[in-house]
Formats: sequence, structure tokens, C-alpha cells
Amino acid sequence: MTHTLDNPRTEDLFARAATLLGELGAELPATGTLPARTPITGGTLTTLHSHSTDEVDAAIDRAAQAFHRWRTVPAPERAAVVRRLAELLTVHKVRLGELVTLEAGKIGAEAVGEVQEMIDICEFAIGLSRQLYGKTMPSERPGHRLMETWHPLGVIGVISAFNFPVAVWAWNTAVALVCGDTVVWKPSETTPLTALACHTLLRRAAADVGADPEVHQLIQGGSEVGARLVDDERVALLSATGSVRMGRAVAPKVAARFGRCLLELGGNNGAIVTPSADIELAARGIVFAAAGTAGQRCTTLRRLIVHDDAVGQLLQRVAGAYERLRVGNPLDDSVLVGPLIDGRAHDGMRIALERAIADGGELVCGGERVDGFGDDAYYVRPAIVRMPAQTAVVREETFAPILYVLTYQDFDAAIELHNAVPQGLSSAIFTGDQREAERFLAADGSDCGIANVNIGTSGAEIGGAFGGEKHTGGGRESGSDSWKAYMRRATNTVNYSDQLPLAQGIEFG
Ligand code: UN1
Repeated sequence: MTHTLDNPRTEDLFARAATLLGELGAELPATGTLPARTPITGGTLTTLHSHSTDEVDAAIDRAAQAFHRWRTVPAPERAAVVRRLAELLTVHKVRLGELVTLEAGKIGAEAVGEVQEMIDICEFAIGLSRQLYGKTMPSERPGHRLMETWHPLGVIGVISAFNFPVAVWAWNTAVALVCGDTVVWKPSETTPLTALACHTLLRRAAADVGADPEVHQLIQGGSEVGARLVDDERVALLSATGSVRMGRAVAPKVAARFGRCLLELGGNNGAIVTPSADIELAARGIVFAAAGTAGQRCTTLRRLIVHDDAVGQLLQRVAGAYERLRVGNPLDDSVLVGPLIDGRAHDGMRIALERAIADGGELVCGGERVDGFGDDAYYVRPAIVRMPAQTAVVREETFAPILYVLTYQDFDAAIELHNAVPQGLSSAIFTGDQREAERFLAADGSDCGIANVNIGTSGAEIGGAFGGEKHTGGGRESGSDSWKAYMRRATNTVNYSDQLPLAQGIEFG
């Protein structure tokens, strides 16, 4: 049988991955115990070395050593590494994108978009290197100056997830490096090859501009590797993306050693559609947000809260678009929905659908597995389920393409329903009514870290701060002033007088 887009074979996908890695300048390391799978066939491409705890300790040590030098390099000079990384990413955009497709199963357009997101954050970080501003405040004492200074924090541990295997690393690394920190990266064990490619590109960028390549360390393996980062006092900030369960395990441990945590955990993102919404525009936004990336974004739209008067029209359009979505090999340009990452994700989807139906949900479309790619590859048709109420299963995040539809009559009740879930990452309202839009963005509106008007919940730009509230963990990364999490603040009072007045008017002796 010959290899075609309809009939991909693991050995051909591996050959392609090896070629891409070679072109990206990464040598395939010796084989080990960590499998690198492709969700396209479910087969194992190759195996990699899984780092021992001693090797993890040594990597943290190298990063800590490198930090001592790196923190005194002027920030605009540190940005040279990030500028070179952006150049390399621009040259290799399509190659790295294809590797993301092979390992994470994302369609080409989204995979290349993810690499673009890396380039965007690099550009942001380069500008940021000249804008790490501290404030100057008026002192209450004569002849005194009061100000704050931002200093590099230390070693940053980055734990990233499979679904954005390269962009989330770049959000953290580009910003951390210009802030004067060094990075130890533990990628998802599901995407070791893309991690190797990123690590190689960054090391090359450092070497090309004469910077210390040890500012970046890559450690690969399972949760025992990540656990080392969590427990090590030398890791000043742990930036972790993943499940709420992971965050619950990690956060108390980091807190117990007075380390800092930046958590990006689950989302259970909702959108309200009001009667004045542009239904055509809403439908397009909803389909991308709910079915894109096969429902495997933190920002994926999972709950639709639609006014009774709009639901018929809207569902007809969205379900119609769902019927036309091509599900299949993400290397095929005409495909819009690639595979789920693995069998566990498929089990999660199946069980959630069963629970939703048992709760009185009515399946509008989708949910079935698409065969033809082998027993270990899990392709599904994105599902829409109309729910009589926001039951327990709807309040949970299932990392698969299920869109639950609820209806409302009263706008206040819609907002209440929207906020009545434990997670608080992203949210949206589709409306033509300015009062409703403003209310959604107000203090008593959406309780999420991201609240959008007339666009979907996913696909945020890097310029804003990204993150969410409640069980999403409260972290903010990427743009705006998220850089502050990667630095420490010192408040400085300078006395340039020959007197020693005390604050609060205290007289002492
Ligand atoms: C994630 O799913 O972890 O807003 C990150 C988005 C992307 C990032 C998603 N820019 O959907």
C-alpha cells in the first residue's frame, strides 16, 4: 500500500519528521524510553532519552549558573537572542509548523499560526527589553527620591502542554530571557520532537549572537521530571500550563517553598448569543472556536448560551457548518479537524457525551469516531449537544470538541449561568446591543480573564495578557504587563540631603 494523505503510514511520517528536524538543525538523539507518537496514525515515530532526576538537577544547576552572568547583561543586548530566534523562526516557519502537525495533530494553517504567534511574542519581547519601566513616586521627605527598580528573578521553570507545544514555550521564554532570567523547559511528554526543535533553534540563536546557550535548558520525560522543577528552591518561578488537577498538585508545593507560580489551567469557555447578534458572524466565530484544533485549546468554546428567540436560527447555521467540516489527516490542506491527541482524550469525550445524554441532553450532531486511520488514531466528528440545564458534566472541562447549548430568556440569568462554572479563562458575547456588550465586560459581567465582544473565545493575540481566574489559576503570561511575573521589584529610597528625616514624621531621640 502506498502512502497517501488518506492512508498515512507511521514510518513515512517518521521519515518526514526526521527530515524536518534535520533541516531545523536538530540531530535525532539516541533512542530511549520516551516515545514520540503521532496522533495522525497513533503510531510511535521514535523514542527519545528520558532525563533522570540527576540530569534534571544538573540542568537546573547550569541554568542557575548562567543566570548569574545573564542578569547583568543589559536588557536590550539580551534581546539580541530573541531577535535572532525570531529570524530563525521566520525562516523555518513552515517546517516547524509541519512538525507541530506531525506531533500534535493540528492542521497546517493552525500549526503555522502557532509559529507566527512565537514570532509575534519575540517581537513584543524585543520592544519590551527597552521598556522594563519602574515608577518614580514623590517622597514625603525633603531631599529624598522614591522609586522602584525591576530586576531579573532567576531560573524560570516552564511546564507546557501538548496543545500549544511551541507558542506557550515562546510566550514564557522570549519574555523571561529579556527580563534577564534563564529557563528550564519541561515540555509535554507527548511532544518531545517539537521541543527538541525549539531548544535547538534557541541554542543556535544564542550562539549566533555570542550569548551563553546555557540560558536555556530542555528536560524531557514524565511527571517525575516536572516534579523536580516544582520542588527545587533554585526555580524562582514555575510557569505551568495544564489541567486543574496538575495545578492543584503543583501550586501548594511551590508555595510551601515560597516560590512563585504562574498557572494556566483549564478553561470551560462560554459565549452568550443575544437576539440582536449578527447570526451569520456569530455562527462563523462559534464554529472556529468550538471545532477548531479539534476542541483541544484551553480557549475552546465549550458552552453556548443562546436567547430562546435566536437558538433555532443559530443552531441551524452552526450545525450546517459542522456537517461540512472535513475531519481527517491534518497534513491534508482541505481538512479542518485533525485527530484527538490520544485514546484517553477519546474516552473522555465518549464518557462526557454519555453523561450529557443521561442528563437529558439531545445530540444535535457529531460525536462519532471517524475510522480509517488505524485503531490507535482517534478522529471524531465535533459534537453539539442541547442541554436542558448546566449539569455537572457541562461544568467540567472535557478536552475534546463538544459544544453544549443552553438557552436563556433573561439577560441577567444568562450572565449568571455563564459564570456558574469553576473555571474562568475565556468568554464571549455576540450582540448588536451596546448595553449588553458593556454589561458583559463590566464588573458584574463575565468573570473570566478574557472577555470578548463579537469574536469567539479562542485565538487571542499576544499583545494582551493571557490567563484566567478561579480554577484557571490566576496566571497571566504573554503581552501587556505580564513580564512583571518574571522579575522582582525593589523599592528604593535615596536620601540626597544632609538630614535624616524619618517617614511618618517620627522623631527618634
Ligand atoms: C492554549 O490553549 O493553551 O488564544 C493557548 C488562543 C491561543 C493560545 C491558546 N492564542 O487560543
